[in-house]
Amino acid sequence: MKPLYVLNGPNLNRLGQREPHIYGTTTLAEVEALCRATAGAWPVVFRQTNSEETLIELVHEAIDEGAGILINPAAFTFTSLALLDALKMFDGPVIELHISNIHKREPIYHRSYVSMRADAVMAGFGAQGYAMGISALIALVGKNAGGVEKAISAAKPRIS
Ligand code: CA2
Repeated sequence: MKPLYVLNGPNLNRLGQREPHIYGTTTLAEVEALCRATAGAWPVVFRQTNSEETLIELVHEAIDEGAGILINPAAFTFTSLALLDALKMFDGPVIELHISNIHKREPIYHRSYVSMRADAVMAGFGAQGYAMGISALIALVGKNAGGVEKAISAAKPRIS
């Protein structure tokens, strides 16, 4: 089974320590545990970096080895065409996630480059959003593999 990549951008290593009114009190280590618990037997590669270069290299690693990407690009969301270009090379599902509702904030937080590639965008669910994001990513990976369609067509004779 190919792993799910959960990638976190700059400053998120400080999660739970600053601005709790915006980002809550859950630490990144707790977010990682939440992701692994939600994924169950599905392997998860969970990473955080403050470097744009490293984040792009992690996307490259996911291109070669990953089934799907859940990414909180933090400030690189709004600045990095290089990250967008890397994500465009990934064939599987990509979910963009933000802990806070970026659209409720100042206009500089409204234009996401990553959204131009993301299959889905989540914002404002707090740390719990990561659990929701993992469940959604597993559903999208299954859909790509024909899993959901197969399940629906198998269930049809019983539905009608
Ligand atoms: O809400 C999110 O998840 C963000 O992606 C977090 C980013 C911010 O630039 C985005 O606009 C929204 C990073 C916030 C700064 O990092 C902190 C981490 C912990 C505590 C305070 C700030």
